[in-house]
Amino acid sequence: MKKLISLAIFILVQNNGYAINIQQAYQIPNIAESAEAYYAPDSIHIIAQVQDETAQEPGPGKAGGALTYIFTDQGTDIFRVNDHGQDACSFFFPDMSKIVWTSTRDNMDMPLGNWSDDSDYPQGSELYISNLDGSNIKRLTNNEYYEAEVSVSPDGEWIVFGRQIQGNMDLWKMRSDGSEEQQITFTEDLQEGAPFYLPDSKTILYRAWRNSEKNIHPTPMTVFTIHHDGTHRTQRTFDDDMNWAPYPAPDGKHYVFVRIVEGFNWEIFLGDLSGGEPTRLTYNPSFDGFPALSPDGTKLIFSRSTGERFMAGLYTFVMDVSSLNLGPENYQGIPDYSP
Ligand SMILES: [Ca+2]
Ligand SMILES: [Ca+2]
Repeated sequence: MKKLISLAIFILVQNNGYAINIQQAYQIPNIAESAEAYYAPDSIHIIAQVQDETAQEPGPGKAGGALTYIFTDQGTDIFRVNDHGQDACSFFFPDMSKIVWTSTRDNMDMPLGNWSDDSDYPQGSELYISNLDGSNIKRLTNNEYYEAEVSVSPDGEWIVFGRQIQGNMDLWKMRSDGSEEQQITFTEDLQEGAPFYLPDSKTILYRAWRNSEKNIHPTPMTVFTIHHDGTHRTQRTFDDDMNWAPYPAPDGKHYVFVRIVEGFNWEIFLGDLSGGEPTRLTYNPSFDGFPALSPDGTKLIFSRSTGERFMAGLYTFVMDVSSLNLGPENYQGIPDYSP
């Protein structure tokens, strides 16, 4: 009965002159506290970093203590991929035969660092590929640099990730066997991160902030796209807001991302690569962040704070966004910025 009632409730949002129906989000049951989560190609399974007592203890005030899990968006078929170290970002390959994930599992003797402090990122984090059941692990990186924020191109040919060298973040890519590693961005002030491929498997969506603006709170962030050969960098947002955590829609035109509204309230918005005012998707006084979309474009997945403090009690939530028409059937190429 409770479920029926929640499904019957809709929020009618009037925005940009058109009305959209947004179903209330539900928390995925049976899953411990979790931050970043991404859908599998089947738009049912999810890979996420989930808090686990077996993980290395991050220490007071630090982000960490998660391991990589796979489960369905109904909270069933729960499986832990890795059992030691600390894990961060992860992603499915498009044929669902493999996953890529981030872990400190082989560098547990190095300083733990802090996943949420760019001046103390875990230098022991490396990238790994494995089967979905955690078997056949292949280590892709082996160095003293922070590597994380990893995802896979829709054609399965490329892995894109963030690497920090001497305090400076840039985007890199490589083949799934670790070959043909190539640096994509070469910027000293801009700190790029959280890259995701658009449907053409060539254009990458990401956000960057400036070292010179780091002490401004909230730190201004800008959404860009770039071709993965490092050309055609295109700015997509032009304000001083914190345009954080952009994730592309399967239609190749829109993206979900995070902004801060009144009362330091972090909310999820829908942006358009071609410009225009974004559409607000969440109306919740606590933290909402780390948005991603299912490959069929019908479901939004995100982290919501259920605790009293900022970002306390983060759990993974799902929202039906099928009314937004973000699916791959709407793909017509990557638009230029033309407000
Ligand atoms: Ca490394
Ligand atoms: Ca919120």
